Amino acid sequence: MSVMTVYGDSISGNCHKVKFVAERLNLPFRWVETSVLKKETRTPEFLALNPVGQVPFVMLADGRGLAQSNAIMLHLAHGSTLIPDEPYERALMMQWLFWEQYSHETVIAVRRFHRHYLKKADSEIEPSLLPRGEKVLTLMNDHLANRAYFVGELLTLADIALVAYTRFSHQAGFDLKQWPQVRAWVARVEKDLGVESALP
Ligand SMILES: N[C@@H](CCC(=O)N[C@@H](CS)C(=O)NCC(=O)O)C(=O)O
Repeated sequence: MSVMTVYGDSISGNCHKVKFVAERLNLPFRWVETSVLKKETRTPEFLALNPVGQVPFVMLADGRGLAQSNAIMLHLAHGSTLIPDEPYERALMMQWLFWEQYSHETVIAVRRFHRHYLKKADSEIEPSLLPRGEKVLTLMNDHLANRAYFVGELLTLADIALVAYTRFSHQAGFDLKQWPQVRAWVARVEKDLGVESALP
């Protein structure tokens, strides 16, 4: 029997999202390590799979391919409690997924990559990423002041998408002790997902 193949980089939060959802839902998969730093996303073989040249990319068991972490999560989690049934709650979950890609990942993940992986000094990193990251974390902290999860009462894809890079905030230069609700939520979601905490 063929299983889904996940092309992913172990250092990538976007790729972790796919792994977290597949493991949570007991979906069998094969992981093919595809390193961004080693430019394995730019080989002719990989570009033939995903012309965008990015991971995560999945080849479903039936041979159809899919890219974009949040699209992959939506496909894998169809019919599960990770996607609320109620239309308004489902739309709220989507609201956070879009925000994550446009306003969160582009700040926290990018700053982490430059600081932690490319080993750049803070002075060499785009200066606006620092205040933008603080704003992102403050918005999340305020939202979590009176709730355990981003949408409704249960863990949803919104939490999985947002936790993927928030748990590595320290590597991006943000100390989550300044945003205690966010820190507590990260620990809660990591526990729900059964993953070892990345929090320092
Ligand atoms: N919006 C995409 C972003 C994917 C992305 O940026 N992937 C990075 C790793 S986290 C990548 O493959 N970069 C390689 C490159 O751009 O050359 C998603 O959510 O899947």
